[in-house]
Amino acid sequence: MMKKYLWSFALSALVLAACGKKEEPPAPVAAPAPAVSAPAPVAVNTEEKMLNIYNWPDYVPEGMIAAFEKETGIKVNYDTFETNEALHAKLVAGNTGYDIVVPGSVFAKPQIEGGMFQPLDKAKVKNLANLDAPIMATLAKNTDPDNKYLVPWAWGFTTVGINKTKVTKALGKLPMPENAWDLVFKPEYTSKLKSCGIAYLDSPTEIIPVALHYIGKDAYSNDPADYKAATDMLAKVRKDVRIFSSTMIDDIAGGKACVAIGWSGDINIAAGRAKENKSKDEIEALLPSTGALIFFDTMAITKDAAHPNNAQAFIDFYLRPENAARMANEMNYPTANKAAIAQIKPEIAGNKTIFVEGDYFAKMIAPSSFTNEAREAMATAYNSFKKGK
Ligand code: SPD
Repeated sequence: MMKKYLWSFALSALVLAACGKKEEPPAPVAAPAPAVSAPAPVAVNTEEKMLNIYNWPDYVPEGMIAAFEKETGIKVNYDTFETNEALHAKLVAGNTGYDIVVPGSVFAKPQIEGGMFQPLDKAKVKNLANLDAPIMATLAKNTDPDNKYLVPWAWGFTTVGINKTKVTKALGKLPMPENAWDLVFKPEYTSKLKSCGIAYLDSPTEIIPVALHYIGKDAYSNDPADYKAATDMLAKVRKDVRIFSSTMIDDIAGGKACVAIGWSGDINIAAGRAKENKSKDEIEALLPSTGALIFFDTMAITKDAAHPNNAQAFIDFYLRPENAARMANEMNYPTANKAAIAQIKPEIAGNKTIFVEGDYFAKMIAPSSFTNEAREAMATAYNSFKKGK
């Protein structure tokens, strides 16, 4: 659907433009002279010229932060975190020192409810108008009522990535499974693939949901009994998992892992890096037959941000079509910025593991969230699995 989406955006823009011309009202004859009134006061940003951003690694195009600094004179400290859990722990502790953070929507809902963010001053973020209305409506419905707090950075999906060359060799006569999740969850496959390296993302809220989905349960179940069922399944392959990774791109591109549970864009980045390094191995993101898990990563301004105006200026800058398009083109994640779609390169728009097609999109698992209690139970279950207990 996303590919169709791309073209439908372009098409609807053309149609709208054409309609706009036809329906343009005639200019009024002798319009009355407007009453002279004092110009509206222009709000001056008196904040110190600093901005602290906390985002995921490998998510911002090279030079984009420097371009913002040059244009605005605002100095940016840009730090990264590897998991939603790490960001969440900082937010719970408070006084993060960050103005903008980028939680996954799975965590953003409880974070909004927990009062961790401040509402956007939408008047200061004019480019919000560039965002895709249906995506924003979905986010409003599931996560952020009235789109008060969150602005999408990118979206993508959690799936299986492989080094096809190594996996084919390690599987020998065993053919590739129809459902790619078997490669990381079914002992018949993992027992063979452990020789070239199986990597899982090191995060309970990444692994337990895909394990739940694999065993036919709701990926966003809040029931600890379901976590037990998921970890019972996972326990059977625990000895075959080599890496719990927070450096997945390097692990796949550098050959430490031949199969991984990872994020679509990062797997595509790893594929590109392997090519740059002149590796003959072919790396690819797979589309499991039972579907992959969609995620949204969203910018939010922390409740105690020292520089909310600078944060809003950055969000507005990021929402310029050319900047959102650069993120998609260089970081391999789709953007929710409708105005950017025309600037997406054909090879990115046409990559079915970045902008998935309609039939596959229909199979994907939409994001949701967990209660705080469920997340705690999930972390306990995941940590026991990791320890092999
Ligand atoms: N390189 C950027 C990775 C961003 C991953 N965010 C994933 C959140 C999934 N729950």
